Amino acid sequence: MKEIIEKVKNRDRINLDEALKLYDLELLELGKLADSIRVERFGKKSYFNINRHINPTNVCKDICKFCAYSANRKNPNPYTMSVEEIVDIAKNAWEKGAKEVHIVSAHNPEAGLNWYIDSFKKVKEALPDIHIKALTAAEINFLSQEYNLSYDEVIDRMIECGVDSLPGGGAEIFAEDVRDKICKGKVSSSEWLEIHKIWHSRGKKSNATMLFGHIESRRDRIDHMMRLRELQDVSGGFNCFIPLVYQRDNNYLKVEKYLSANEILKTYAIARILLDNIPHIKAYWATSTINLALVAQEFGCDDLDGTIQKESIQSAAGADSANGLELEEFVGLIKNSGFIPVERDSLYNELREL
Ligand code: V47
Repeated sequence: MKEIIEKVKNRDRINLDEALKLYDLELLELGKLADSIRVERFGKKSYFNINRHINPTNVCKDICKFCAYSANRKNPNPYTMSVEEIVDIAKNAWEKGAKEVHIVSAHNPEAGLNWYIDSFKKVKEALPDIHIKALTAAEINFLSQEYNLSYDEVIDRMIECGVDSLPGGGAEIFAEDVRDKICKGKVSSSEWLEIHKIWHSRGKKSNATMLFGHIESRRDRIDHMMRLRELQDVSGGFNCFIPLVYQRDNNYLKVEKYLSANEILKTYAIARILLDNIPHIKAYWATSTINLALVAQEFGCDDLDGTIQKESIQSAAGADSANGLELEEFVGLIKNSGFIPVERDSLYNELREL
């Protein structure tokens, strides 16, 4: 263990087994190692943006066992917004100060390719300065299969219609045996990585998520991060890594034990140490709770996502994020925890310190 700690202190790269061993460290010791990297890069700054999540349809041809959002037996309320509704929500969010819309849908075979893509064009026409973060790699894979288009062709259309960056969703956990159990049939791990690689090759940025706290092992988490680190070495386009804590309500995945705060914080800290080439680690408060996200600032995380305004995916599974947080409260919480709230744009340019 001593040698691994020395490596981390010297900022040498650690491998899969070494990262796995870090889980055996006492929490605060591990936290200190991660915090020293965070402080070296960002001091006490904690980044957030003012954004609005829009989830335009919950009708999905795939069945992911962890998902409580898609319309199914446990959530029999299918909806699909019109393009006008999506544009109105974006306009309303812009008026309230949002600089980004984060648009993620289910995989709805009835909606049509134009519905998916036109909404971005219409949002950009109405709001030329808003940043559109839209379509997960899982959605791009779905559109490519459904409409017989290559990934390049889907991506061409997205760029033409004003999509600025890709969200990190759909990554779940890359380990194939676990992936088969929780979301068989959806985008594969190698396809997810390939799509982000193509996106990066266009000079564009994206995020990467990892869904953890269900049936995966610690080794699966580290393997997931290693695959992201390898791609980032080549493509360099990931801005941020977002470990999403699994929420267990209203879905078909039987998970008996919730993760402890200790295990969640250790995972954030190891992500900060292992992912030496991905600049930002986000504690997405919608899945960690806002209180643990504030603590996570001491364990390597430098980003708290944003005010969200409205959120439908995690809140369907039990998270307390349906209506986001008011800016004033959000900023106050960051300040009270001893950090400096910095509003950023979607590409991490600093806009203002609050
Ligand atoms: O990929 C679904 C996850 C993701 C559950 O890029 C669940 O900035 C927990 O990707 N418990 C979509 N998570 C959300 C997402 C995201 C969120 C915030 C910021 C960014 C970003 C991306 O939600 C899915 C899936 O992994 N999810 N069900 C659940 N029960």
